[in-house]
Amino acid sequence: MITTEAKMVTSETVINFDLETYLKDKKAIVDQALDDSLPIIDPEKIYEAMRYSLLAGGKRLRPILCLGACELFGGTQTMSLPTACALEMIHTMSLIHDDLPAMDNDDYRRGKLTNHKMYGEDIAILAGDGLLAYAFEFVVDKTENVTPERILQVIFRLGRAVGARGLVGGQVVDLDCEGKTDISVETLNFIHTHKTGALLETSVLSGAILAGASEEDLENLTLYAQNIGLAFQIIDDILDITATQEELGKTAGKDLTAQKATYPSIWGLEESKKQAQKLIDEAVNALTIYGEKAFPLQAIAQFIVNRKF
Ligand code: GRG
Repeated sequence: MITTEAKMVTSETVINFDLETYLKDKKAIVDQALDDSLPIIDPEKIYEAMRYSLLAGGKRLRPILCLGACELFGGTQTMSLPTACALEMIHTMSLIHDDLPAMDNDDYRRGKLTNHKMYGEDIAILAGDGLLAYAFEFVVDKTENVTPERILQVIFRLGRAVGARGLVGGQVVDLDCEGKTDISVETLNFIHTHKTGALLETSVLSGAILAGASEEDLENLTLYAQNIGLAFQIIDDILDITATQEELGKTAGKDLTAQKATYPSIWGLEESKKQAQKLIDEAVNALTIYGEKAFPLQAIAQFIVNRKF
């Protein structure tokens, strides 16, 4: 269950917003839509493996950011829900591949055995591929009340976030850096703006694009998204040290075992927390011009830095 404080204070803003209820409601909508999105047909084996990871839980942060950004600019759930689901399909595929023995080699994800532990490596690779391809098909097939031009922009951003300019590029540099202790903050930022930040940014911007946000709005949202993206990863690094396997739903302390450079390994825990809060304050400030309408996205930013899992 997601919990967070309803009232929060950042350096310049006081926000009263019931984020707990907001996240719970949106997560329920996303979970149902994902369940409906992928019925089991022939060959059943691959659909079961795809559904196993897609419906394994998770915070559903990327879809919720997409729905929230669309609503900020007057868009509806009908417009953004298919893209929200596609973002979660892509995120889930990246987790399946990330957990493979050739990558991070993990046995647990979202509190359950990883996909390859359940179905074998061959099926896990294909389940990831299946989810990735289906994400694009799903956006084109299911999006309603949106012009083709906007849908094309979303497809373009999804493709860019996944490929070598996004997740794939970040993962390659991350693998290269394993076991090296002298990684600079710039390299670490490169890894995480690609591995983690690109998809979070696309989640926010695609929701806004579907609703018809202006170029100026997209610039404001880019600032918001890039700041929450980096803060999200700093907190992820902190949690890898401070949280338990039960809280994380995956093996804790992996970064230390794999000799990975992380923000806490460079800055220490306290300074890492400070840097994350600074980024979140900037993200919140980037949206103040939208007034109360921005409260959901601003509250999500604060949740990112306060989260315990
Ligand atoms: C995309 C073609 C393609 C290949 C994948 C393996 C890989 C290339 C990239 C790794 C991407 C990765 C796993 C980044 C880590 C992102 C991250 C911080 C995940 C945790 O996200 P949460 O906390 O997880 O939102 P839940 O389970 O809540 O959804």
